[in-house]
Amino acid sequence: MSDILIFVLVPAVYLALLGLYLSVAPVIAVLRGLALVMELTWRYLRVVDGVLRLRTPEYVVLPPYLPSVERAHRNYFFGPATRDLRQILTLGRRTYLRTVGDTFRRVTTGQFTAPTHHRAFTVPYGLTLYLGLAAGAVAAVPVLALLLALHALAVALAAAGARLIAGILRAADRTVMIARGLPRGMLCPSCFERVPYPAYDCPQASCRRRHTDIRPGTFGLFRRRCACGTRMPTLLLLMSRDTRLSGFCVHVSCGKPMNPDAGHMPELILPLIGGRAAGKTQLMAAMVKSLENTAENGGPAIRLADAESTATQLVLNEVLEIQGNTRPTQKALPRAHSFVLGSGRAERLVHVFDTAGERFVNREETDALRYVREAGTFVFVLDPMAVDAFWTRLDPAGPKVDRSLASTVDPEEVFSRSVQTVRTMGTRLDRARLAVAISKRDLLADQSGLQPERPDDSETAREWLCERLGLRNLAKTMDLEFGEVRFFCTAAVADGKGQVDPSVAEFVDWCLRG
Ligand SMILES: Nc1nc2c(ncn2[C@@H]2O[C@H](COP(=O)(O)OP(=O)(O)OP(=O)(O)O)[C@@H](O)[C@H]2O)c(=O)[nH]1
Ligand SMILES: [Zn+2]
Ligand SMILES: [Zn+2]
Repeated sequence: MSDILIFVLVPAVYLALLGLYLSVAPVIAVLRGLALVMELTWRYLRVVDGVLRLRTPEYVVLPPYLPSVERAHRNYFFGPATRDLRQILTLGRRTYLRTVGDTFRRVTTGQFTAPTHHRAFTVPYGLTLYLGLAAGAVAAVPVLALLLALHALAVALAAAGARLIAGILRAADRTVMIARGLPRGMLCPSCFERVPYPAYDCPQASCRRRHTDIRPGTFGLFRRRCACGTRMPTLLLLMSRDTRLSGFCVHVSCGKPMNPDAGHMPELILPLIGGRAAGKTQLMAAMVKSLENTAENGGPAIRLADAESTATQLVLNEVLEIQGNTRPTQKALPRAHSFVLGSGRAERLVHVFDTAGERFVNREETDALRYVREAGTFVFVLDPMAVDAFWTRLDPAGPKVDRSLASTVDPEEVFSRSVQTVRTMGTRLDRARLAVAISKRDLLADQSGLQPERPDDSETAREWLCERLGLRNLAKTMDLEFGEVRFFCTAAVADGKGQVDPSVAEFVDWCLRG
């Protein structure tokens, strides 16, 4: 009887129960698979949260971009977003393998190796779970892949958008620069090279890191965040008058400061050419002083553009007023004398260049005159006393003028050499304008014959140079070389009230009109 029970009844009941179980096994397998898919998804989302938000060490698998090394913080969509995505991929894969492995191991232990019930019951159940887990592990792959792909797509779109915005901002900046007449950038007042995009120092006093290219891009679209955390605008366009950063020249051998106004307004370059002691420095000072006089009387506003120009002008103003003598211009590379003329939209940054006289005579020195390439108007300072005919022809008794005040360099020679130099630099002069300043008019004023009859008239002055001083060839060369030539007799002196001789105002007005 017990045999029947053991060998017939029990197997029959077991098989019947097994058959019954098989009908619900698929449901169990599906539910187990589903549970695994949910668990894997949840764990993946935790990884995403950890990498993107928590950023704790366990979520860091790739080296970060270091602002301390790169000088500034990166824009999220120029690098860090892709890094995050790669971290999510690595950590997501690890989590997937670990989770699937762990669940399989749990089933193996619980149902096969160390079951709590009889194996006759746990083995079919364990096999069902295996099946469900295998199906779930396979089904989770496309789900997770889809989540990752959506993330990658969003990053790609945002990165493309960020690059587009950077491109548009750069193009807008470029357009404004071209509209300001600065297609090749602004002029460095120290090395005279064009600087398309100056370098800027961090405005934070305790930091002062130098940023070489702050334009929209890798390190920020509208603002760049310095490694110290300070934000700075990425474009000249975004710098309001009070937040203007002062740039630095990017040319390797220079690195000197640019004018704070550079790039914000059109620039005008006015080279003064003339032999040693012809009166260039004094004329330059008188020009600025005369513009200051005009501004006081309601004319366009003027302010010196940098500390060095202000200091130079202060010294020269005194020289003008005491009618004293200037020191010969240093032979070291000159610095532009810069000022901002006008206000609002009419503002212009004017650079006047007064170069040591000998540079124009020694051919090898003239490479320092790079700035002339950019000039549309030139000033030639002609000291009539530098011409021999002045001393021999004008007054038979000899002019009563202190000859030690005269320039000793022949104007014709200076002019022809300068023009040659300018031409070798590839500058076309046929459209340039030339103002000839016949200097030191005040010294010659009291004696008839020592200056043109009507010194304020360009034609009369030209005639006088040609007929009386024998400079016909010089005048002809000037007409041939330049598009427009005008003659002025100037007295670079001021009276006791600081009012500059009126001859200078008319001359400046013509020079700056171009
Ligand atoms: N009275 C008078 N003196 C002038 C005038 N212009 C220049 N001088 C004097 O002439 C001398 C030379 O003038 P500068 O302005 O230094 O001449 P420069 O052309 O700059 O000479 P370098 O610096 O050597 O290139 C100085 O002693 C000036 O004071 C002027 O219009 N009137
Ligand atoms: Zn420079
Ligand atoms: Zn900083």
